[in-house]
Amino acid sequence: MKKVRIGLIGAGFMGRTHSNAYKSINNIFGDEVVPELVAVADVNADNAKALAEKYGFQRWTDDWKEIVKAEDIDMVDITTPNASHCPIAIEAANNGKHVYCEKPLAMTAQEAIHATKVVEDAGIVNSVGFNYVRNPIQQYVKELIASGELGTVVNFRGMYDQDYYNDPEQKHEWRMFKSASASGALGDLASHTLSLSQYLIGDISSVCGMTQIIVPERPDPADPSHMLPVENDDLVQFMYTYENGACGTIFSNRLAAGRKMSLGYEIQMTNGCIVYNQERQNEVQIYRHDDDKRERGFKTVLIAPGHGEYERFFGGAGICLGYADQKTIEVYHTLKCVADKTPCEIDFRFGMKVMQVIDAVLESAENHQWVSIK
Ligand code: SOE
Repeated sequence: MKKVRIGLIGAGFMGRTHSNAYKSINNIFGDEVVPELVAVADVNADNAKALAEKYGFQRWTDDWKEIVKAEDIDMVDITTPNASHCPIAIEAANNGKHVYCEKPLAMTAQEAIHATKVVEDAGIVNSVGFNYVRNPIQQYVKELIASGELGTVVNFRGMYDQDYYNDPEQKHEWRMFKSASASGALGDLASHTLSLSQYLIGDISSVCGMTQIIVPERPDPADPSHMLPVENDDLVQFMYTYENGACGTIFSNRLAAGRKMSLGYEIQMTNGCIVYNQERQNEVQIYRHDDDKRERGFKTVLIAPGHGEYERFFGGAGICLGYADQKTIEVYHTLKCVADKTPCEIDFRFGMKVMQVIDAVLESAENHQWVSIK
């Protein structure tokens, strides 16, 4: 059994989600690696204290610098808003800490490239929280594509729509300020679609996209009679080419009425097709052109033993996993890599590539032209 001592920075929704995963992994994966919850930092000391007491962290602080410097911490877990991801990760790496950072990795591709160089030069384990890749069904889809049974990939059509901000009265928040979030739906939502595209199909070589702000201002949470500007994309759509010759389109709208968690894709292949949506995350639709002509059609495959780490949870097919279970799998892999000092599959370099596509889409939308990934 190996211990990893955790310093968590950010006591909001993702800080709680990560903490739930720390409390769950040993029930599911046994005690190969055991997290020790050492400290929580949040700019709001009350939030840090509340989370520390709820999950059993030994101490709390309102200063993240205490975490990155602490002698009794092995891994820094960053769940703050986007603008502080890389500054904290670089400080942590400079102090010899392993780093686990929420998505998107950075504000810009340039910042992601720099942070990736720092963590790789420091020789620390580094991981990024693209948790939807960790659904065991995605491991099955990746293996099915690699098997060649469905031929080669021609086209990836991806999406990530939500209607969380569908109500114009929904107050303004940090995700709508460029200074705190950089892009809007592109970095917050489409980054997840890009993570699935990158994981399942490969690297993107060029993009052509557009963005739109649908609701240009929203009530100030501090004073609803005052309005604040929405500075980044509510809606983004882009077409692109892969380095392997395939192509794709991705769209994302954070005001898509009726869509709650509509992260999905249709992978069109020369001898079949794969369709998935996160709102039905325990099933995937498979079409095989080799099926008997009299019965060709999409087949619903339920999550089952043989799909990634599903059997760590259940022995029978169709006993559903949820969002929290994906995070538990992600946290297990991250801690296992820290304990064994082995590289993570979904690491800063993976997150950097997503940021390079994001910046290229923004540049393309600005200049109304195709942009190659540098
Ligand atoms: C946005 O509403 C959001 O919370 C994203 O920021 C998360 O990354 C996604 O997992 C759920 O939706």
